[in-house]
Amino acid sequence: MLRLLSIAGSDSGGGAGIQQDLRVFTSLGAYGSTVITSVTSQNTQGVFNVHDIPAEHIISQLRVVLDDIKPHGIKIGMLGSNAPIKEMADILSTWKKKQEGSILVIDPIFAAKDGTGLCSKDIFFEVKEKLFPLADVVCPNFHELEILFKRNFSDLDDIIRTAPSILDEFCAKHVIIKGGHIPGSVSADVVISTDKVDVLKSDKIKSKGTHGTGCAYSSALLFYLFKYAVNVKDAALGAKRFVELGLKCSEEIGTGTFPLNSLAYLRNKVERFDVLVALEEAWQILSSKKCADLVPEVQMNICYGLPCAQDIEDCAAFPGRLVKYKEGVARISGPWFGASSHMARTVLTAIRYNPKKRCAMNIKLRVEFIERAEELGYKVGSFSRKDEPETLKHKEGSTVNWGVSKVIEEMKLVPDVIYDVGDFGKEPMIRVIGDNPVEVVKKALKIGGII
Ligand code: PXL
Repeated sequence: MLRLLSIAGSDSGGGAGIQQDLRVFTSLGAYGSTVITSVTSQNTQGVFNVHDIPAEHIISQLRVVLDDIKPHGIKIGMLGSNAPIKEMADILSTWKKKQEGSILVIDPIFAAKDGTGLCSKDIFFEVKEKLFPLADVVCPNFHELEILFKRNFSDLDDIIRTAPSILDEFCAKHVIIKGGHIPGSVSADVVISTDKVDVLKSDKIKSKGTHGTGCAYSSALLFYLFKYAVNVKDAALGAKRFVELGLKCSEEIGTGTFPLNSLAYLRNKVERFDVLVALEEAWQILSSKKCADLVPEVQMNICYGLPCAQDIEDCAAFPGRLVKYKEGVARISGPWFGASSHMARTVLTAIRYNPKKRCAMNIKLRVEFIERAEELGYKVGSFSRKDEPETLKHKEGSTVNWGVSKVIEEMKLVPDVIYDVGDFGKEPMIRVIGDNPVEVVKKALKIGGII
């Protein structure tokens, strides 16, 4: 198992520092050990107190962990104001020589979001002088870059132009400037190596759950540097995707800035099997019924998304669809991921509004089905394809995203049924939506008057 060590501070709220680092290592399947440099009294509202660990005890933790656990990789985060940098540099330099293929990532941390200092200025610059030269990657954010480089940067282009001097000044093998705080609407991580500069751009993610993002990024980066054999650009992309998923799937914890969800990656992995089993159970029920009347001309499918589904590949359905056969339905294959782009669009849209609504099934539109759904007390909404703004129409699959979003926003909830009466060349359709495949199939069978 990959053994990773985090040298960092403790965040009692669990969102950043040691607690976040261990969660990332675990989510990615690595073993984590720790050297705690400082214990902060902290929650999602801010840092209330900082208690730095005595230098001898930091060194004691480092020595015993290195001697026995022999970590493959180390990341350094918050160091507080007591850390003996010179001694740490000597020990880490020996470790680097002894541990073949070792990787060191330094995430230079100066202050928390609320401005509380997490490192003295002297130590911050000593880290630059004595630890950066040992590092495979140093990954400051925009503010930390400005402090360490002792000048302000106007924008992304300014950083790119200055990249060779930054690498020179920091004396590390690679430098990654984390892009979350760079002014502008895009997040752009600047990956600086001796022979090239890569800029990894993406839209900034609007999330209230951003606490611990920097810590999670550097921990994930350490893991991906091993996974991608020190290809820094690929590792940076891996870490960026990991953090983006965590930001998109953050859950409200505490009353302030809550943490990104670094377990989202693990949850999606772990639940792949459960998603397939749930679809299989729903199939057993559906295939035992005389349900041919439910099947539209385009045939039918049931789609079930992973808990933190982001794209079609995160949604499972029946490849080749469920087709009308005699009085019921037949299938071509068992369920698998990425099998239905059509129904996945409904699922991915529903999940964005309510993460519990992960399943959707399409059935034929009949007036009696809608009447029965309403009689059964189901929430029913509809949209007309004709109302879709012209500007959206050209994008493949945009109509369903637009229509389903429109209904959900108008009803202020994800309903049980969303139907549309079709358009030229588009069959009218009912989409039955719910938490899981068995629930959705039962709803559909009730709406069809079959059970
Ligand atoms: O995000 C930087 C950071 C790192 N480590 C600890 C922290 C913080 C920010 O609050 O508390 C322990």
